[in-house]
Amino acid sequence: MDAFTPSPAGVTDTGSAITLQGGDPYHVRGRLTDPATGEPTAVQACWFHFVVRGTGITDKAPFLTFLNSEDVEVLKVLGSGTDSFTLQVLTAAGFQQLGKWAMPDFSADVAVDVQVDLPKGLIALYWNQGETVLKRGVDVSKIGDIATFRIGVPSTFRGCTFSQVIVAAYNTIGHTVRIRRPSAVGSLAGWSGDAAAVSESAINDATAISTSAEGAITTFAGPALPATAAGSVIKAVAVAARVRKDTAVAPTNIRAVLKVGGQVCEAPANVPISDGYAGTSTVFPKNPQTGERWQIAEVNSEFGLKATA
Ligand SMILES: [Ca+2]
Repeated sequence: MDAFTPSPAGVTDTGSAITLQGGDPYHVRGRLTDPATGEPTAVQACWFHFVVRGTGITDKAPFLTFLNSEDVEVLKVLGSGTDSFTLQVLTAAGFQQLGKWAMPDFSADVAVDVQVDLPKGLIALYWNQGETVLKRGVDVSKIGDIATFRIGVPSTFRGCTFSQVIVAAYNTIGHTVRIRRPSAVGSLAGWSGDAAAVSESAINDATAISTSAEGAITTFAGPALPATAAGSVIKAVAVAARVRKDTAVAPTNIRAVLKVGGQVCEAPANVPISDGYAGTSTVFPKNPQTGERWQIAEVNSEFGLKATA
């Protein structure tokens, strides 16, 4: 998850982490999307993961909020006093507290995982991979579904940085996210612009790559990621880009492209694209060339975009 809608102020997005300075109403919103189509979706069951670091917390504002497809807040993690967090869920009787635990030391990374399984009435929270709250038989009648999440910070929680944000259909405990940025133009240089224009660690829309040719593909090489630890698996590869269209004349869309094993593999659907720059990502759960689970050497292939009608 790397396409966020930030509040008008208080948010810095470096491309690999988001930092919030000051509190409510400063926040970012993330929308669940279907990896196959890139379109907004809502789910009955999901795992949510992020890593957070920061200092100083003395307020009760929501830290993490889930909303349903009617944009109603249905599940919240929020501060309680100066030393605790609570997990609260919307039920027929209003918000009910499912658990309360001591606030950890945020000067080091803290991994937060939340599991929601509405058909099972199960809601769980893991703090640094330890089971903190796990409730079955929860009244989930007022939730409906999960469509959006919002990360916010209590008003005195300064310089709070969130990274490795994942929403998935599988267990996300212990996950990490690795990033490759373009370092050189690849074997398919069908667009104008160089790798430096799209390799910044912070957003810089002043430099970009572009094409007016429908069907044009451009790919990039990036630094090779090292081997994964023994026992670890690669759950997915995503191609992320900030994109816009300039006219109503085709091409007005793009698709993510990977060149794996010498074969150019297009995503099955276009990326939603509008007139102003916006973040997007396309997820490839498996190697599209082989249909098998990703191996690190395949992950280190060329990646890019295709201009489509
Ligand atoms: Ca740029």
